[in-house]
Amino acid sequence: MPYAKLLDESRNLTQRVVEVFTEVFQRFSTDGKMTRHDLVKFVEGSTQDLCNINDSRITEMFDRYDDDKDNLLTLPNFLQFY
Ligand SMILES: [Ca+2]
Repeated sequence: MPYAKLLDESRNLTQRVVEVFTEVFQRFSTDGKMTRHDLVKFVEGSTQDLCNINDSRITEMFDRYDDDKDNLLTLPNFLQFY
């Protein structure tokens, strides 16, 4: 049953991605929340681009994922990135 196998591999992959993103979040976040400054460090670390707090990537991420608008991203917010 190749189809079933594919589904299983896809689920494992998803779980791996969640684990990797969780690790990244913990590395860059402060007390379990990611601030705009933390996200700047994450973007710079993962893209090798210079980035600052007014960068459109930072603004767009917070506009889309900071659902309660407290300028902090939680792990569930962060996991919606992918
Ligand atoms: Ca928030």
